[in-house]
Order: sequence, then structure tokens, then C-alpha cells
Amino acid sequence: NAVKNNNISIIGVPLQYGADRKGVDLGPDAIRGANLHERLKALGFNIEDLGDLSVQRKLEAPKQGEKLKHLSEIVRVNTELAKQVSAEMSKGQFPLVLGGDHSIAIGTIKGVLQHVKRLGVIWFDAHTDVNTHETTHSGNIHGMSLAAVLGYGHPDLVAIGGLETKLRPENVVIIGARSIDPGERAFLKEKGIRVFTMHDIDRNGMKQVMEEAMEIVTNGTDGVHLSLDLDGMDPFEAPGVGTPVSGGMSYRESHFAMELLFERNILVSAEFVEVNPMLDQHNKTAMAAVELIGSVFGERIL
Ligand code: B3U
Ligand code: MN
Ligand code: MN
Repeated sequence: NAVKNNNISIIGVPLQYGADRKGVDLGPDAIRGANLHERLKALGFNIEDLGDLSVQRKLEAPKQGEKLKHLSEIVRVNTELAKQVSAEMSKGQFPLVLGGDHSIAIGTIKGVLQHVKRLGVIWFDAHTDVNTHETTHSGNIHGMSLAAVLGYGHPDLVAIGGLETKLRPENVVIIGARSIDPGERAFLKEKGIRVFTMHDIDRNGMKQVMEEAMEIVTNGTDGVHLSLDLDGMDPFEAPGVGTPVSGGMSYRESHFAMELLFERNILVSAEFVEVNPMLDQHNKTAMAAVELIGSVFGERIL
């Protein structure tokens, strides 16, 4: 088995408060319901499903003038998530986190950073999620999670999981971007974050993009985390997401990228986020997530 770790801990995070559309809190169960366990077991992994983190069901609407929506509950849940991810890694488990909206990347990555100080991150996404409280137009925290783990943004988000650890911009790549806000563009440029846009994928193909991307995230690091937002895929293949953007990665490109990741054997953790069953067609997006998970853990056609 090429993924180093044979023991996977599944952690569900039914959080929707970082996003605008209701239903992404149902993502973890939709993914489990698409035969996640069976698929991984068939590949020879030992699975421990820790269930879902508890998230407050009833929440007040964001107050007038409150810029970051639902900040305190998002901070609380992510702090718990960082602890749980870190505890699983202490036991030698591979954390596989199921979202929930993409704000949960803060907790996941901060937890992983406790164990892998120099961590590379591959961020699959239509968006780049590097807004801060100063640049955001939506106030939605799922658009700020990558900035937060790099150490930028609202102090409460940056402080999740401790201030001692953060990602370095030179160890991060974003793949599949096609919707970037003006403030994000400036941030990406200033920090020198490598973004492989859909233009790059079209021009050079997924093979070259992944080879360059894996070179960057492994250079000077001790492990790589995959943060995969299902809206990186084309809405035709993954319609069940809150903010679909046309012109995304095809089913084939996404799978090929996962297969290349498996071959390089660099992952120490992964998360699959933004599956929204209320916006989906027959659980298609959760099924796509499980198929991508299969590929990243070594499933092959022949
Ligand atoms: N950049 C926009 C839109 C967005 C980011 N992430 C998602 N949507 N899923 C924002 O709200 O920050
Ligand atoms: Mn995202
Ligand atoms: Mn996105």
C-alpha cells in the first residue's frame, strides 16, 4: 500500500456557518452514505469513524453590523477539530475529515501542524479562500480559511489551534481556481502563493500541473495535506455545492490528480468539503467525493 498509513480516522464536521447556503452541514452523512467505509475497507485500510463533532443546531442570525458571520461558533468548532485531528495523529492515524463548509480547514490544518511542522498543502478549489476580515465582501468565513492558516485575518481565526504554528506561503498550492476576488488577487501576489488556475490546467494539462504542484508542496516539507473543495470540480460533475462556478475540473482530471497524489505517496491527512446534499442531484456530489477518496487511497481501474 503506497499511502504510508494504513489506519484512517474519519471525522465528520457538520458545520454550515462558514457558508451562505443551508445544507452543507449534511455533507458528512451524505459522504458516508455513498459507501465511504466499504470503499476504503476494500482497499485494505482499517477505518475508525469517530462520528461527527457537535455543532450548535440553533444559532442566532448574524447581527447587524457583524462582519464575520457566526465567528464564535466557527472558532469553537474549529478549536475542537484541531484537538481531535492532533489526538488522532498522536495515535498514528491518518485523519480524513469530512465537511461541512471549508472553514473547517482551519481546524484540520492547525491540528496537523501540531505534528508536521513544515507542512505542504494542496488546495483544490474554484476559489482561493484567502479573504480576510478586511477584504471579504460576503462575510463568509469559508472564504477566509486559507488566509487564516497562513497567519492572516481576524485574530480569533488566526489563533485557532495556537499561534505557534502556521503554514508558509511557499509550501501551498491552489489548483483549479477560477473565481478570485480583487483583495484575494493582491494577497496571493504579495505572499507569492502559487495558483494553478483553470487556464493553466487547460494550457499544460493536469499531469504537468500536478508534477509542478507536488514539487512545490514537498520541497522542504515533512508531509502534505490535501484540502479538497468539491466546487473545484465542474458543477456538471459536482452540482451539490453552495457556490458553483462553471468551467471547473472534469471528472477525469480530478481523478487523475488524485491518482498522481497516491503514486507520490506524500499525504499525511486529507479533507473533503462543501458537499451540500440539499443542492445535489441524487447524492452525485457525495458519490464524486467518495470516488476521489478511493483514488487518493489507491483505487485503480485495472
Ligand atoms: N470569494 C467569495 C466566494 C467564495 C469563497 N469560497 C466560496 N465562495 N465557497 C467569498 O465569499 O469570500
Ligand atoms: Mn473553498
Ligand atoms: Mn470553493
